[in-house]
Parts: sequence; C-alpha cells; structure tokens
Amino acid sequence: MKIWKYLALLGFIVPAQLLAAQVEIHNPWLKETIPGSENGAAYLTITNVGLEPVAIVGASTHAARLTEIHQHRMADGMMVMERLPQLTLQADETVVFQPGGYHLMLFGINRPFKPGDTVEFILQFNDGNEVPFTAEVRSIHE
Ligand SMILES: [Cu+2]
Repeated sequence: MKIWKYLALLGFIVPAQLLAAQVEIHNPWLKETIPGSENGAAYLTITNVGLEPVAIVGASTHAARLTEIHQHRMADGMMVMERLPQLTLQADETVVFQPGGYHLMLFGINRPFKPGDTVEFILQFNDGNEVPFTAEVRSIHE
C-alpha cells in the first residue's frame, strides 16, 4: 500500500479513466461544409490497443445537434447510409472511418466548417469510457 501512495505523490498514477481507455485515435478530420448544407461528416482511424473487444456506442460534439455512427453500404445497386447503434472493435483491430464508409454523421451543425477549423468530439464506449478528440476541417477541393 505504501508504495502506491508514494507513486501517487510522484504523479505516476494516471486517472482511472485514462488507464482504462483502450483505444487510440489517429488522423481525425472533417469535411469542409458544402454551402447550404446543415449536415457534416467526421472521419478518423481508431485502434483497439486493449486485450478485450470494445464497442463505440455513441459520439457527440457541441458543433452539431446530433451525432450518429453511420456506414455506407450497397442496397439494390444504390449506395445508402445507415445508422449503427454500435461498432465493435476486436482486440488489435483498426477501423478506418473514411468517405464512402464509416463516418460520424453530424446533423444540424451550428456553423459552416471552414478549412483549418477544429471541432471537439467525444466518443462513448460500452465500458463507460469517454474518449475526447479534436478533428481538423479539410478542404473538399483537395
Ligand atoms: Cu451518414
């Protein structure tokens, strides 16, 4: 017990929430807003670096009224979007959210996103963890 107190004093013990977070997020970005559009899409690469499966069960940002986990799929020869109630990542699995595939769908954005803007998000997981990340807006003309 004594040693733990010592380590805590030295700042070696990280908060429980950080300790339990078992995902790494890379390359988060958003599409520049198409003029007249009230919706948006955010993308990222996420890896489960833990030993157990974990599921993304939700996402939120103050920049939009509603954020949902979506994917694109073919249905009767048409590309359609559908909402996923959750997305499970197996241990060591990496999932790439990208145009034409998985995305975080933003409904009712507060203001148009311009290249270089940053937007804060929180991803919610089935183990109760919430992992924040900051996405940068990229031009749709690149
Ligand atoms: Cu969508």
